[in-house]
Amino acid sequence: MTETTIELIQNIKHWGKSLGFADVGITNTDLSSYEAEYLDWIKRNYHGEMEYMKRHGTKRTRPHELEPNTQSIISVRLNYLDLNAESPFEQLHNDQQAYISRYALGKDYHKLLRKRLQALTNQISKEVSDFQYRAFTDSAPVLERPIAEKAGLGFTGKNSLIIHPKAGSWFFLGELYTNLSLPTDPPFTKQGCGPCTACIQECPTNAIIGNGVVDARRCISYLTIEFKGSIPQELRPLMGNRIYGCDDCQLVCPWNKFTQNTQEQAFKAQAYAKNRLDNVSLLSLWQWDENQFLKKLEGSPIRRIGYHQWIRNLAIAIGNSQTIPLHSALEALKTKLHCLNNLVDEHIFWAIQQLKKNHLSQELSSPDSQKNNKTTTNQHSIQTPFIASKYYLPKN
Ligand code: B12
Ligand code: SF4
Ligand code: SF4
Repeated sequence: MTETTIELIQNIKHWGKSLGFADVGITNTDLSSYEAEYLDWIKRNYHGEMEYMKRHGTKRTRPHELEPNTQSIISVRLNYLDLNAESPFEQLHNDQQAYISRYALGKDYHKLLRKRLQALTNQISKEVSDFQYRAFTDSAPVLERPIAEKAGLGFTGKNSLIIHPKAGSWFFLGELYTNLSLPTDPPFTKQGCGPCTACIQECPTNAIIGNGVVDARRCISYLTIEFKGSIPQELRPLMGNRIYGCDDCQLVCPWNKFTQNTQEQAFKAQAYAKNRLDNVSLLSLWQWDENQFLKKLEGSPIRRIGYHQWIRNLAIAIGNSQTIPLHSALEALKTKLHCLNNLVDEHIFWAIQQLKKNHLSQELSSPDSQKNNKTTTNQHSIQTPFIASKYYLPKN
């Protein structure tokens, strides 16, 4: 390795960190050891209706098929968790509130991360004359997690996320495919989960079916964000008040005791100061019409799912609530019946039935009715959404 190369990679890491990336690693294009697992995941249909996962064949596992000149990959991570936001634990345990995935409390990360990567390439271009590149974040057939693992940014947890032992997993990944042939960083070879299986056990819908393998079709993140259709009825009660994404497999992960607070103002809940998304009730979100949805969520990743899907998700969460007064919940639900489309109506009808069923069960299990009729209470048990009792986040 020449001195110029050593200096260049030191500079790349230094520039990356000055631009706000928490870490920068370099790897080559050989992802062959991940290919069989990836193709098996597709073969088993774990991708559900995410056709874009299937469409590109081996482009994900063979970077040359996407960008023929690629010699090295620069992998970066950017922390997104706002440790000053309202406690996720309290929001999940209050079924009148909406739980929105932590990555979506602030502004959309795609543009921000891409701009940062662009700024990094500008710096490199000043030093290297024939520098070609392509920047990615969650936007193309790129196997981001295996790349990050190979570049030394963390290990793959049993929840399938990349975890850094000193920083947990609350970060986004991004990459630069480049024509530069750079020395690689040592990969993470030690899988850090040990005997822990918290994420597998505490996933509300049992979507984690093995070490590092997630069946997206059961994952609340997929169901609320990626999936456009009718959410399987057996999964609806398990979704609780999670209306956009899900964080449980990160919240229960002990490595997240070491989470680093985001430095990005754009990712903080404060970015939506007028409608903070970390402390908002289901019924107040339900009242938004489509214009308000679009306006209030300008710049948010949530906008991508569209108003109908947003209302579909909210209907399920309202249907799952056992503490919103029955009368208020039913009144609210009825205001949007026959307004949007059949799919939304079907979820609203389900929510109405669910509320009635749960309230009937509550009545039957009240001490008075138990005195009168001990046997019926057992026939109407309430299906309670699963919420873990122990979460790991750093003390603020
Ligand atoms: C499709 C997708 C989803 C799908 C499917 C998730 C999944 N587990 O595959 C859904 C919609 C469910 C989803 C959800 C989420 N996602 Co997502 N998603 C993606 C996307 C676009 C592709 C992932 C992919 O290729 N999956 C297919 C599987 C087979 O590949 P893989 O998980 O990378 O698997 C490899 C390794 O795990 C390894 N492997 C497999 N088994 C094992 C076992 C062991 C022990 C080991 C060591 C390795 C190993 O081999 C596999 C490859 O062959 C990436 C962006 C990208 N382009 O990569 C973001 C990405 C993975 N998602 C991300 C995030 C943040 C999330 C959510 C947290 C969002 C949320 N809060 O709702 C959840 C987390 C759910 C979860 N536990 O995975 C981040 C992850 C950052 C990180 N720290 O790891 C990414 C990288 C986006 C980004 N640019 O930051 N996501
Ligand atoms: S995001 Fe939620 S539903 Fe998906 S695997 Fe993690 S805990 Fe399970
Ligand atoms: S919760 Fe436990 S098993 Fe799951 S990723 Fe974290 S350390 Fe690994």
